[in-house]
Amino acid sequence: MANIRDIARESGLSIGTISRYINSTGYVSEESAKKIQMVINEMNYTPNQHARALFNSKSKIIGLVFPSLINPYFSELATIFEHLLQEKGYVIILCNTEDSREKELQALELLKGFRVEGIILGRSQCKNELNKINIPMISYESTVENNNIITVSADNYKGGAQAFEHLYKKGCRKLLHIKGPTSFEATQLRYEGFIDAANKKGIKPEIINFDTDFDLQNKNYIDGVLDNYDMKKYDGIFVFNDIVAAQMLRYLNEKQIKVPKDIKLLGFDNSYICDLLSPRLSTIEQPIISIAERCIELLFEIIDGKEVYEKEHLITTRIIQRETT
Ligand code: XLF
Repeated sequence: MANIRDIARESGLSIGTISRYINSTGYVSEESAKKIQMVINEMNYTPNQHARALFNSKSKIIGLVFPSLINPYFSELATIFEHLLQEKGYVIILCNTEDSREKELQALELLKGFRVEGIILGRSQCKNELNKINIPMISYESTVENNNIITVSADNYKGGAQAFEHLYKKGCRKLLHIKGPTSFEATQLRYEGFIDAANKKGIKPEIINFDTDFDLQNKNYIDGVLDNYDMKKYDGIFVFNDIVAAQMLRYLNEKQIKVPKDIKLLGFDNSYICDLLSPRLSTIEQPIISIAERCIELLFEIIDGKEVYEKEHLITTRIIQRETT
């Protein structure tokens, strides 16, 4: 594979001139530029991106640190980030933390080593350590107090209230909420929004706590929790995300409880699986494209050295009615 020395030898120019041309770091005459480009084409030379990053600290890499790649919402979000960043000439390094602090810290160290230009961090479990990471960063779904890190999130509290209003409008009064882990700000806020809106109407929903959204494919865990409750008591269920709502639908089918006739069921996310289920899942949409666009827009403002004054950015959710309500 040709390297910068080969280009210098073939073109009869100095390594310094070739380097200035390749890295756009200084003057190169038009004649030399043409000659260098011709040799580059002939020798099929591709610059070593890593070496280039070390030289001019523009790696053209953005790190994505996500809590899950199994959950369809996060795989969809990662795909959108990848497309949008590719349009800007960037590649991604995608790290999976499974909500583990250790894996998250390892991922951040690794990304530093690759000299990424910025990081988008999903559902961080390492709030205190983030101050020390000296790389432009956007936190998705986790606020970092006393810190300058910008947060982007769906408006989860309002989304929770919208979930209640929708089920209430559909005539549900005996409500159950499947609540996500308390350590996830997003699911905690969905719960609070749902309960506050219900209490205003004098309704006290029952709550079932799930301590993970990672064990999603684990039927034994899900059924083990749900078997302690009599689902026939309820007429409406709000589940903290779509993938767990899909498990809930499977569970109700197995118990021969009809959705939406006996119980209405509502998820949260609007991930692609909603349309694959039968009946098709009604849900609260986290507008995934707007979320990704806002994260990228803010990240590049920080990369470009601009001051972002607003620290917390909330993206409005909305109800998407399908067949389960
Ligand atoms: O962190 C929350 C919980 O699950 C996230 O936004 C999700 O809704 C994705 O499914």
